[in-house]
Amino acid sequence: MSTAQTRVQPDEAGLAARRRLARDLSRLADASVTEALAALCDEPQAAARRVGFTGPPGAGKSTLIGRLARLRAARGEALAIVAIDPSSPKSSGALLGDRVRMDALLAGTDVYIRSLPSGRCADGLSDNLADVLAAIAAAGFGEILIETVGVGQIEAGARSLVDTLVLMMGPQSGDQIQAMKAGVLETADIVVVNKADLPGAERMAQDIRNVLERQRGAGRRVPPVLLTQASEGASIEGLSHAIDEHEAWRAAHADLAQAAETRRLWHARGLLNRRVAELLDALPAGVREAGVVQIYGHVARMLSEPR
Ligand SMILES: Nc1nc2c(ncn2[C@@H]2O[C@H](COP(=O)(O)OP(=O)(O)O)[C@@H](O)[C@H]2O)c(=O)[nH]1
Ligand SMILES: [Mg+2]
Repeated sequence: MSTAQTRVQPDEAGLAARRRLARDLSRLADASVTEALAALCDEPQAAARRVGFTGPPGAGKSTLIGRLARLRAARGEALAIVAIDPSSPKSSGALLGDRVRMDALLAGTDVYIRSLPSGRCADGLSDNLADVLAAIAAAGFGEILIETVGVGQIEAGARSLVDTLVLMMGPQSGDQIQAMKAGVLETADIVVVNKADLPGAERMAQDIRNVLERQRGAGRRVPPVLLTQASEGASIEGLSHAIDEHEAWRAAHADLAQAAETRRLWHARGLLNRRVAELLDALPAGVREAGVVQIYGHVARMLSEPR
């Protein structure tokens, strides 16, 4: 790869800031909703560019994110990676491998990497992802790359947590693509067929382009479909360029106020859901055995209590 590798390690102040962030994020990981709220300020959230990567396991997300991060960090902007680990114990070995691979890819850079368990969310996201992203942005990072798991359709609210969504797959993901045509493709801003060195990649990219072309609607942006290969620097540069292009398109055409509102509402909804779950878990004896109406009334009252 032709990436400039002249990154310096953070200075003393930078290192101290990272240690602080690591502590804050660890605290957030186990935080109650009350604690998470206390850590949030109502000022507008710091504007780190957020790029999400989603796609089936094994598509090459971690590898590509590592390479992309190396390339984009060389621009001099502080860059963070948030990798969401599926909580299933079955995959923890693979995850460790993921992390080791990513660390190796980023040796010598000061890219900040943080792994999060995916929690109770069924959509491959972490329960407190919104809090974590806000904290990382507030710590002054210019860009956050987020790896999520799965191919399921991301809910519109969750989609709003990132500015640019990259859907990544390998040439072998054909069946998954069939399942995806229903909607996942159109939530993506950029589609990537990785492992271009393997047979079938070109064909798959063309199939996806055909599907997207059929869905083309008036005034709608048709996402580019790129072929990448982890060992091909030029293809990583192409993806990096596509991300910049999407950012420029978004700045010119997207309703950013609406996007920010959706993001805030999703964040609030997540906190409320978690708070309700906390209250249900802690129902006092007497209410626990009561009817649904009483339980509902109790939780509603508790929600409005001063925290
Ligand atoms: N042949 C080939 N293999 C790749 C490429 N990119 C990644 N891989 C391999 O695919 C496997 C899964 O990659 P990983 O990044 O862990 O995928 P993830 O599960 O989507 O994060 C690893 O063995 C990678 O080395 C590529 O461009 N070509
Ligand atoms: Mg991975």
